[in-house]
Amino acid sequence: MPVLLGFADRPARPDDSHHQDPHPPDRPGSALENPAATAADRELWRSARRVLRQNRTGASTVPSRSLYPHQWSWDSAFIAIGLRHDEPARARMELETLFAAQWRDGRVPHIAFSPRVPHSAYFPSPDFWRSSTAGGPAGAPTDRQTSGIVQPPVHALAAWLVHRADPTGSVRAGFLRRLYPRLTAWQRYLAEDRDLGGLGLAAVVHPWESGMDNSPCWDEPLARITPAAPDSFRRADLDHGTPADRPTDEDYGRYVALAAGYRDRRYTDREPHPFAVADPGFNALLIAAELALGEIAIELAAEATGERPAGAGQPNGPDALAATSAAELHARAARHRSRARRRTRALVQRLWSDSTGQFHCRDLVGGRTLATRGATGLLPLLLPGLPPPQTAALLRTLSGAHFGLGSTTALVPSHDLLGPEFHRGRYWRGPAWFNINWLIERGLRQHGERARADALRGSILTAAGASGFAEYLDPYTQEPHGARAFSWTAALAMDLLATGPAGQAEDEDRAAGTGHPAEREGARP
Ligand code: 2M8
Repeated sequence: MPVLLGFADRPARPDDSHHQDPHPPDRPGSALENPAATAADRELWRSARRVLRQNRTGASTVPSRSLYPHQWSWDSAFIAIGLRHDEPARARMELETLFAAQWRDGRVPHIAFSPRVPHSAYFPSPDFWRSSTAGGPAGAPTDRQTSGIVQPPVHALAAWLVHRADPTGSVRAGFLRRLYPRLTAWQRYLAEDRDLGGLGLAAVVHPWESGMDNSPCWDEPLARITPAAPDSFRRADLDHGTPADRPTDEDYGRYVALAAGYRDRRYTDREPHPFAVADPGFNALLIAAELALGEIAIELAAEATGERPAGAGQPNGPDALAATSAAELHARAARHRSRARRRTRALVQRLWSDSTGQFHCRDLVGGRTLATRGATGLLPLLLPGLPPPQTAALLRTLSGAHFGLGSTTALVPSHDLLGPEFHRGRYWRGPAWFNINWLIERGLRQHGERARADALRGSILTAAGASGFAEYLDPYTQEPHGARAFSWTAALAMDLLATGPAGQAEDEDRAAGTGHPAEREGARP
């Protein structure tokens, strides 16, 4: 059987030949083709596009010029999802640049550092993570600096959506052919090396890995970590962020201690982790990735049999799929779907609560399901194969008193409005975030809740524009917090503008990789 995971070769560098033009011209007519777009939509589109261009640094885009001056993993996936409508070649480049920082064990680091940015601009900086030395046993690249932890796997979904926006350009560039082996290696790492509890679910080993850094969901498992001494590090985030909105010094000390411990264990997952949590949002995205990989495999099979135009040029770089037959790719697609079904079952069995009507995190070190209600527990709504009882209950929970969507809030808050830990302005402890709302909007649409999806879409767009594309918002007043001109806020607004309200939306990219009818059925657990 041909070997698909062609990691004998290092992933491409951003300046490899397939990354030819860092500033390609726009697609003709790329200035918002959605016929339902109003003048205000067009203005919003132009402003969003300006944000993405301002935040562009070479072959990728920083989340924020001030607060986050490097490339972040799930940020880049969301950025590519927006960028695909405007500059599909740039969207492909965004993902490929990130995957150039992938480790040989398959992990995609949560930060790919820019060598041009001084260490003092962001903490923890490359000299803290020491990826090229401490990450040696796990196969960290030696030609660039990265962090050693990960973020949620939105990338396969992003790659699939990016491909669908410009299939001809994508095939011609060999985009999916090159990325698929890297995406499957990433999936394998999370599904196998990170199944720390043997539950069939991936674990996060640091709160930052969830992307919802300071969520109250982490308070209990984090409490057993001894914080690093305050004088052993210097926070750079407080130079830009409002201290009252940012994590406390004590929590920051715990983040530093956890990351330093992982580094000192040379980023192995074979020794016990002091913090290990099965997070429902992270796992929902892992399942959505599996479905998207199924789509990608079928697309590659079609290319292999000539059902799709093979493109004018040959893919650049090593072609790990060269000897893979269409039949083998179909078999792979079936395996992706069956893994998605299995994991959806595990998610429901292990993390669902009938009494709260949502999913919960499970602390694998303490051996307890955590009572805290975070927005992470709503994200499985994204899954087409979520069983009807859980889907119906999540829909009720979303608009119930704890999240208030459509009554007390117009955007989903990141945390339980009634929880004692809720804070309307503090990082991930209550404010509304645009990426979470985009995922929920998608989930609503996925389950046929068009009116609610349209309402949420409208709220996201209004808030994105009014806040100057803020990083996050007070869920009650929509007062902006954190960085402004934040990349994923701009990108996801562009995506919603381009795909249009219900009826205009392209079904195939609404369903987390369910473009093929067979997959829609196959996704059912
Ligand atoms: C925030 O996380 C970074 C650490 O990764 C930080 O607080 O310094 C989170 O909001 C995370 O989800 C996001 O990816 C990152 C960059 O936008 O910022």
